[in-house]
Amino acid sequence: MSSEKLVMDQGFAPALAGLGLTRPYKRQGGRRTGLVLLAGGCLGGVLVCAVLMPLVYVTISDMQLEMSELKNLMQTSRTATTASPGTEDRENGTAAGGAHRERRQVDLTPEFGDVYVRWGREQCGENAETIYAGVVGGGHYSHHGGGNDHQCLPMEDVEWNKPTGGHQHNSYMYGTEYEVNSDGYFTTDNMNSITNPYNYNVPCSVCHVAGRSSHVMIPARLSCPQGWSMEYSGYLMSSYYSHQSNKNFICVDGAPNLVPGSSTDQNEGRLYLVEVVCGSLPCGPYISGYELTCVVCTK
Ligand SMILES: [Ca+2]
Ligand SMILES: [Ca+2]
Repeated sequence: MSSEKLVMDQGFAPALAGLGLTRPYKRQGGRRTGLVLLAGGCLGGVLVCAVLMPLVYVTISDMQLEMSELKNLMQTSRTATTASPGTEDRENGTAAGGAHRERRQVDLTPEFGDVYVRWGREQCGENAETIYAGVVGGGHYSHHGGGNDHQCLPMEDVEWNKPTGGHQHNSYMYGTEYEVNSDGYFTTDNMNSITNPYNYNVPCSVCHVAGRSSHVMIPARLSCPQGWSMEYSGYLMSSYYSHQSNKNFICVDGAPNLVPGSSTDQNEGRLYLVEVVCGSLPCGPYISGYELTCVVCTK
């Protein structure tokens, strides 16, 4: 120890100290000293890289992520400011500008609804607007031709356009009667103390329901599926099976009105309850002879 002179190399001491190599080393000649310095330098470099590289990698990754998000944000903003007017142009057929914004405001608050006919009632329910009230019309029961559906003909504000008296055109519209041969089916609440609607003419109303977009008439049901609102229920009715005229099935309100003073047996358009005949129609749940019910639902 005494023969060897321990010296600190002032030039490399700080670097070695920074790497934790604070132990003095012997000056044993240029060759040995060079190897020590070289080994220390390499080891120091590896340690520095091992410590710094993960930090550098994390920093670069964060920067890349932020750049990517910024790029996406700019692209989204550019799309929003350019695509919307183009879409609106196609939908509205208008040029970009102030009028555009007015149309767009209207489109954002649409008023929508649905329409159905309430057969057998002269007014719609409390949740619907009565567009008009009328009477049921259709072709004559004994005619082969003519229309095959039922119409709700308004009783007020009937308008004509160049009419000619007399019959020249050979297509006809008749009024329609209830042809119910026994009482007890319909609720009599709205029939003014009459127990059977037989031979009375059939009223109708055309109803608008706001905020709904669909309606459906379901035969053989008196209630609506979950999520649907019932407008009314009743009995399915149509024309007599062997009459020349065959009409569509309609759902007549189960608590119907009768056209006042219309009990005369005219026998022009005629509505009958519809009974099940099972066979091809499954005999369970459908039972031969039962009168079919119906319900009208909206959503
Ligand atoms: Ca009749
Ligand atoms: Ca029956």
